Amino acid sequence: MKTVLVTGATAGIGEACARTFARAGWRVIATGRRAERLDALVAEFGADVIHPCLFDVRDEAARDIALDSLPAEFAGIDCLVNNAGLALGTSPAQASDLADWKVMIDTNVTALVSLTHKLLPGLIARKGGIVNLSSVAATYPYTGGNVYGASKAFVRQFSLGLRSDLAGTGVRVTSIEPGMVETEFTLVRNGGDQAASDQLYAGVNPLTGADIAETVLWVASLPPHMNINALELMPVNQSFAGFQVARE
Ligand code: NDP
Ligand code: 8X3
Repeated sequence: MKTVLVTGATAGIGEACARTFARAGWRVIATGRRAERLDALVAEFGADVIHPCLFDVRDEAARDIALDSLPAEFAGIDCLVNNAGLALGTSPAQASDLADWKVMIDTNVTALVSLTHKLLPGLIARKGGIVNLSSVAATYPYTGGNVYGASKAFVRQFSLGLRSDLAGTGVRVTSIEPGMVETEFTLVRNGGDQAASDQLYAGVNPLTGADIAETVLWVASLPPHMNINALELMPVNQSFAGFQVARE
């Protein structure tokens, strides 16, 4: 039985990953800040399948207390899914809140790097895998995407860099780059504005957390000689548009 650690397992893509991996017979270390949602996963699958870890990914001390005291059955981590992340705001850079930018960098970049660094020795010992949640925003800039897109470009490039460094170790690394997935993402981005979230996804038939979770499970379950380096996914109804031009 393999063990996966999923950060941000209390909502959206991470919650779907926890369920999908659990159903596929994996042990799941599920992390997040909302205890009741982690408890619900334990109630659904049992404490022998889901181990809840309540911490803010930016709080390294709290994270270390949780991860350094894992039950023996969960202590050997075969796959790390770096999913916890967020966007805050849609304002152009010149109207953005610096505090929001710092939260995105601290969560999407610094915490992801720190957890990866902590787990790398164990992942190398077990020839495990790392699946990082980047975004189409890593590749395609859009107005108001500024620091969020930059943080996801970091995640993509960090993933590819890890592939280089881990050559010969057997460790697999993948950057997953979704477009619109209907989760709590837009609710968080817009300060809890449910109407704004509903409006964004209306009529799009967006990707679901389960769509991405099935992809992450597929990546993690491939024969050990196969590595998906990066994978971009969009709903059919999302695609590309031209450059904007400002006229004087
Ligand atoms: P959700 O808002 O639905 O879920 C985000 C998850 O991240 C929650 O479980 C939340 O848990 C956790 N999280 C956020 N901040 C922290 C923190 N400081 N400490 C611990 N956990 C945290 O969003 P998604 O599921 O959509 O997003 C998951 C990932 O996918 C993100 O990295 C996002 O950038 C990426 N992504 C999303 C896309 C989309 O369209 N939805 C598209 C491309 C990429 P809690 O609040 O309980 O701590
Ligand atoms: C989230 C996808 O297109 O809203 O990463 O930036 S998008």
